[in-house]
Amino acid sequence: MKILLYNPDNGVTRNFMPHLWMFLLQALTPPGHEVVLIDGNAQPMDEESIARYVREQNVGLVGIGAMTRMIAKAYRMADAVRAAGVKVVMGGPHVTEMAEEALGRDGGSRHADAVALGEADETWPRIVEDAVRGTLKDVYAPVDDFGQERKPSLQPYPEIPWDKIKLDQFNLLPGILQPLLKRIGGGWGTFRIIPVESGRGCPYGCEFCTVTGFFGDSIRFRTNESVVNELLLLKARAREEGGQIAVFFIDDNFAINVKRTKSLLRDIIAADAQVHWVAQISANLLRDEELVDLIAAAGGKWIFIGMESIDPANLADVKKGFNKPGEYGAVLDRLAQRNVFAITSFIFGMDNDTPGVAERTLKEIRSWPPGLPIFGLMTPLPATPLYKKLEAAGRLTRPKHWQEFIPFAMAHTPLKMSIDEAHNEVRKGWTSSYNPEAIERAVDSLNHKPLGYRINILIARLCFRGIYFPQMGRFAWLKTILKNRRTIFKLIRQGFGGGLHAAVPPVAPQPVIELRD
Ligand code: B12
Ligand code: SF4
Repeated sequence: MKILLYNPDNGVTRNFMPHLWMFLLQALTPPGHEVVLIDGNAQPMDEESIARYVREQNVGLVGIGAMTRMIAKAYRMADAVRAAGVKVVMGGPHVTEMAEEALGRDGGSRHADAVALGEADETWPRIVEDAVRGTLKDVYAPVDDFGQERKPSLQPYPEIPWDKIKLDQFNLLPGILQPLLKRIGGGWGTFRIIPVESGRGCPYGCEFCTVTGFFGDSIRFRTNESVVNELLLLKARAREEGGQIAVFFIDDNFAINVKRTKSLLRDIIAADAQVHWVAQISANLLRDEELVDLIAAAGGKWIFIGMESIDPANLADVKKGFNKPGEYGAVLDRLAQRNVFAITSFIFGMDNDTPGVAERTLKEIRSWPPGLPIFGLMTPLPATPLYKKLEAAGRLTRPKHWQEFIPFAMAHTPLKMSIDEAHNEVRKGWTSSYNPEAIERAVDSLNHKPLGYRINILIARLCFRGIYFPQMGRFAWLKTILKNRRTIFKLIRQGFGGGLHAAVPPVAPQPVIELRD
């Protein structure tokens, strides 16, 4: 049977990285089937084109995975596939919580023939077999023989054949530059960011987050050996095709067990399996100097930190009191001293936020080493404790906000400001951090660092601004480049001044979003 695994685009930004679930399920598919992956972020498709595709390619089963943010598009695509006479199975965090919605049992129309609840590592092979036999069930739950929920152990972990998988759709370098970059050499024929997981689960249970509910509070790890082998495979592929690969460790808290993370990092170093990588780690765990040393030595370049707020009352309110705003600066200094920088994520519209929260946060940010600040709004995702709390209090203004997704728009009223005020605070955060002057200041403040780091932060800032300011397509990119030409030319001049070699970044430009046109 030919199986299509499809991930819808979010319609706003192009994700810089493919989704792991597709590669994982592909690797877990029983032998004898052909599995094709299409990521809508890399290969845009509408309802008509997916229906045509499944008909022309004689696809027998379509698997669709989506976060809440993309679910409306996912349902539309599922409807088109089902109308073309092909069965659809849906999985992922949204339908796990809203299975009745996907199956049309909540009064709406049906979008999926079957829903895979939770982690589907063990149910997927069964789903495929049932689809072949024509006996698809409505719901597949990961349970043992006694009906108890069973989480995959991750030991053993399937080998994802990164050396063979077609990854053309995930090259982040602009098509028109590829022949030139190939000729320049230095291994810049391709550049991809690949998702790798080393473990699953997070016990912290922050009120707004789905992770503890979805993956459970017990943490499961792959063996060090299996992670190291995956990195070696990726590294070898990049070398063979004269390209660059960076890894995003998608674990929710890569250092949740510090002892184990250190042992993994030591094994990566010992095996010479270092690639440049990004990981998510909470600030409290970065107090450990030895951990930060190992992160830098093992290839860590950017650490995503969910800071959320600089107000301890807000943090306590959302059960994230383990974040201590007083130590944020020290944590970021510790990383920057090792040339590791931070993606610092903030949420506005929390219940103790008042107008001016953006400026208060920006003031703190300006006192830290430059990084990549990002700003979002408090969002009640289905089945989270936050959703239940707001629903019970009658505070949801758009209870089914996912049915009509609006980027950067609140779905409930915060306690101490209006929805419009919260939206303005987010706009202020993005504008102040990503205007050309702010970008120039960030790059200049790294004047004591090697040129490569300054190029890195420039490219990363230009890409990250696209999360908020529409930056799709060639024209939008050209405009962004023109606006930032002063900083760009400054770096080019310094590069030539220091000899051509100095202009070649010693580190890959990392989190790149929408670089393709
Ligand atoms: C990596 C990641 C990202 C990446 C992008 C995604 C990517 N390219 O991989 C980045 C950093 C860009 C990102 C951004 C965002 N993310 Co995010 N992200 C993650 C993260 C950390 C890992 C995803 C992952 O690969 N997990 C590991 C795989 C194996 O798990 P999985 O995807 O759930 O797949 C398993 C099952 O769900 C199931 N399954 C999944 N799909 C399918 C499909 C079929 C057919 C079947 C049968 C089974 C199945 O089988 C898989 C194997 O068991 C998750 C948290 C987490 N731990 O999952 C959050 C998470 C997915 N993100 C989340 C959110 C909210 C966001 C943002 C909206 C945040 C924001 N406020 O801006 C943005 C929006 C992204 C966008 N562009 O639209 C939420 C989603 C919750 C929800 N209900 O939708 C999560 C769960 C985290 C959280 N805090 O709750 N994210
Ligand atoms: S620490 Fe991060 S992953 Fe864990 S529950 Fe909190 S927000 Fe979610």
